[in-house]
Amino acid sequence: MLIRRKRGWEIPENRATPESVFLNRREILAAAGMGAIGLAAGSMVLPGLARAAEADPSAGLYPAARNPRYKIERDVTPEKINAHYNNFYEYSTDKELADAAQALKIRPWTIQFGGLVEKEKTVGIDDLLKAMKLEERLYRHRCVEAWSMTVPWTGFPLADLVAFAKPLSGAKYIQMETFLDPAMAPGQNQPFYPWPYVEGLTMAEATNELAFMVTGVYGKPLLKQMGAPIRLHTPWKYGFKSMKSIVKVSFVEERPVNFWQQLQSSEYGFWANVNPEVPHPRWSQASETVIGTNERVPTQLFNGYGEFVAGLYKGLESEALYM
Ligand SMILES: Nc1nc2c(c(=O)[nH]1)N[C@H]1C(S)=C(S)[C@@H](COP(=O)(O)O)O[C@H]1N2
Ligand SMILES: [Mo]
Repeated sequence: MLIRRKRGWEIPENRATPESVFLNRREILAAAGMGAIGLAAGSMVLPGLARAAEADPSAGLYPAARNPRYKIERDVTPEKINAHYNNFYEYSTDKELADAAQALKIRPWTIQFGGLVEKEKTVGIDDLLKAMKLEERLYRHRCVEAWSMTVPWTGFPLADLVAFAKPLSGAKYIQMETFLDPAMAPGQNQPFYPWPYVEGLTMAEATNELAFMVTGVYGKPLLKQMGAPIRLHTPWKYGFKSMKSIVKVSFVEERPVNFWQQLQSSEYGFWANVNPEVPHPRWSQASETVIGTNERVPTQLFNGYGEFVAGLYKGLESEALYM
């Protein structure tokens, strides 16, 4: 029997009880010394009401209209599960890092545009949001660790950000960086890692319609543990390409060496396109665990997005496209 399950975020009641209410309750409890283990130290300084006033100034921009072009055949991963299963090494190497990530300070937040551009500039996140047209897209996310989720992102095409930055014709790659602030992100005190987190794409990839700058999720501003206030999502690539909490965007001639490549170039490369037939050196990529279910499903070439992106790799067959 086919039962169509109503997806969590389709239920409007969800929006009637925003998380801030829940968070405030926890903070009030914390301030009263009643537990809330693991809450970031900074969040206890302000009483609940002051923190509510500090609520994300972009909240009014959400939810944005969904773009129906990007179809999925899976259920959206429930927010409660997604919000507690994250990779964000700046905060922890554990998946449960939501509390730790609340130490991320997302205002003021600026993004610096540089390298091969007409004119270097630094732009505040709220000014950038004003300049962009937001839409919702349902995208599948496939981590190199062989798990996946389906996420209702809100944001704008990376192509629009490229147009905004006005790169010069000599630019071959876009390079992005996450913040560097060990006082705000304890993971950055681990000297073993090549901080800050860096990623890059070719200009053709960056201007492909799928490459998406994410500023919201589940019809609200992006959660801190998911890389607020702005992160990338490239759904045809392994998740590590989809870098979080971006502060710098540069246009360069040389191919960027990303964080994971710097750490272990025998296992992680520049292209990182999803391919079930090319195993990771230590595990198979043939299938993936769908987080929030007991299912294990076959992985698809380009994570199922071949119709959009396969053409990007014509003539590049000699490259390590799938690691
Ligand atoms: N700055 C930064 N970006 C990052 C990571 C990280 O550790 N730091 N992890 C990456 C990996 S491996 C994955 S799978 C995704 C996870 O995104 P999610 O937590 O929203 O699912 O973020 C990517 N972006
Ligand atoms: Mo990942």
